[in-house]
Amino acid sequence: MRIKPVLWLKVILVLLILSCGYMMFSRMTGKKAHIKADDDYNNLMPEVNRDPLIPDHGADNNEFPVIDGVEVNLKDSKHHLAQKMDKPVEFGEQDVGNHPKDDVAYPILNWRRLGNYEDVSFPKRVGPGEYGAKVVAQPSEKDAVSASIKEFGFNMVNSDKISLDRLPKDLRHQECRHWDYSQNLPKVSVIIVFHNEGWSTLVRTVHSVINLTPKELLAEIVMIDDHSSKEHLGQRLANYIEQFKGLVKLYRNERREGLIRARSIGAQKSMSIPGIILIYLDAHCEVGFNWLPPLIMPIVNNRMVTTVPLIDVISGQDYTFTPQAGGDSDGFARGAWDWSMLWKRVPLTREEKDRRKHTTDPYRSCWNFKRTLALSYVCIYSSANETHRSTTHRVINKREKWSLRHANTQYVLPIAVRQFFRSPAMAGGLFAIERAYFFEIGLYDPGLEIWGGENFELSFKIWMCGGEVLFVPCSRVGHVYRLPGWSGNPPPEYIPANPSLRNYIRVVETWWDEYKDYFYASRPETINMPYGDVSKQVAYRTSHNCKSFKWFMENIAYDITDHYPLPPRNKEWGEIRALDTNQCLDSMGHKNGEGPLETGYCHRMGGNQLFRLSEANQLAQYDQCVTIQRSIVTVMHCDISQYKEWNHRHEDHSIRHITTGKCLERGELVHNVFLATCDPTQATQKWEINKVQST
Ligand SMILES: [Mn+2]
Repeated sequence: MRIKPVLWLKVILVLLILSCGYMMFSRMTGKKAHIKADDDYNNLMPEVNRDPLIPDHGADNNEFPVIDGVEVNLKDSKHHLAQKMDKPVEFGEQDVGNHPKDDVAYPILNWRRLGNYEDVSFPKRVGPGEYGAKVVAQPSEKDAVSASIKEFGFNMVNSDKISLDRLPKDLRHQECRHWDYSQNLPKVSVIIVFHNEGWSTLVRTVHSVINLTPKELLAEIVMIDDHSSKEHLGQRLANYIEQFKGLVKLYRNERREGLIRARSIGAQKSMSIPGIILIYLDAHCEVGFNWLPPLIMPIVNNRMVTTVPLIDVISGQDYTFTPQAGGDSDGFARGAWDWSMLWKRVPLTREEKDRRKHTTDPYRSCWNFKRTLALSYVCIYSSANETHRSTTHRVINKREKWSLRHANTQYVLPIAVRQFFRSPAMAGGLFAIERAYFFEIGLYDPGLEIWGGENFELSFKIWMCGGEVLFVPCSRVGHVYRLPGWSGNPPPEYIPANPSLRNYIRVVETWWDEYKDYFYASRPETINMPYGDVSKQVAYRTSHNCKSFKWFMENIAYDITDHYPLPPRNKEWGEIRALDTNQCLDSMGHKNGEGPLETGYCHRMGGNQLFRLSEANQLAQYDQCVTIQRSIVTVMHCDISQYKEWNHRHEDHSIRHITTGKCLERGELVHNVFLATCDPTQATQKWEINKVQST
């Protein structure tokens, strides 16, 4: 006898209703409270693994995820997974580094309660600057304020009024308070490099790390004194850190090494324990609430990942916190550069928001597939399969809207959407990297000096050689920016001239392939500048089969040229010399139409006599283009679309102003230059452009 399909459906329906009722009952009698106001972080964590899809090895008191009021039993799939995972791991099956890999599905979002590392035990604090309240100086302090700004770059008078243990303003996205992270995170070593820093801004950095980092995760704080000369950084500092009973270590450089090499020294001084992660902080930072677990979680899942927190601005005057400008509507930005290698931030792209997982990223993304069909629980595993992309985007977008309407239910969200996003570059001062990996990639190029370009070197090396640079929105760190009026720290005398510019050349010569022409087009004075030997860096690139810069520009830094278009190449550059004379065109240091161009004795030092004539017919000096204002030949600020006005005709040596058809002429007796009707016989209209060498 055959049973009709309709009858089968009815039987299944009854069974479903019964099992739902059972689940609701067991949920009501189940555990509820997870958060206790207790100092001990372990007490803040739920006793069981919260991921409904991952076995908890014995304990069977997981809550079921709630979907539109219906509870879903995922026990079956769990059981299936548990059987898989209980199988003894064969030797050699995992070649994934030394860090814990037990629970790759973390992090998990849960709107119904705080995340497992959210600490609610901080007593309410009252006092100047607490939670980022504005601190003001008295009129009587005016002189002390300006003296401290000149010496340290910060208003130290106000900083000294704020407790070293003040709590920061919590600027995180509200979602950040609801993520669970693995309970098996590796230890970290926080490295702080300083040179002649002010006392309270430096020491508050140390206090904030100790106060806001789970103590079982903080292996040490390594302070590298880069040959400071200020008295308070001598014995006073050594005595002060004794209270931390060895947690804070202080090493001093015998000579000033500069920030870059001092960071490498910090890596060498740090503890070598398996899986340990190094976290670099500038010497004037305050970490945010629960800053650490989100920052290191992506590294635990892929040791070739380097992460960067969101860096908030702490005012060097009143010590308030503000998010950085230049991001998207959430304040999220990617790290970028212009073609003269200046650091830039560009808004987060839609592609990053919607992005699927990277191939090397062992996270998986899960979401409820369809709200009316509660049992559909979909997990997409890491895949770089481009053909699946559009489908995935659509689903994520739908989910994003949906989660806003159902803020009380538990979801496992696609992790890439809010947890982190890819960034082509980092700013450089604040980042986390696995210690062993940092050594494997050779730390920084040891030929880089003092400051500048090292952030790009590290970013390009990581991206092009198989790693990733991720920005982590839920990890926020405040950074005090130097104020104008700071006298600065002059480089030590053994350092070559223009260290940053020289660093940039090393970076482009090693990593930029044919794109280096765009750097030299923007900074022609560097073309013949000595930059030392980069053969070891190039050899690293070859031996590690690193990808091309073109690949990097097309796949990772795909949005940079939208914001900073490739500059036209130079047809000619150098000094513009009046033929057969010693007189050269000179901007006289004028900018933005401040005054006329003149001729002056050719000094062959570049500077105000260095011009470049581009394929786009711009005649420019740095970011200033030669043009005519009220019939005066002068320079104006320009982007790559403006003032395309000049042509150098080699047959008669003339420099022609295309828009008027006139020629550049110099005065014979005075040093002026002007436009005149072209006359090929006129000696004062003849020019040559000669390359000059910059030192
Ligand atoms: Mn800084």
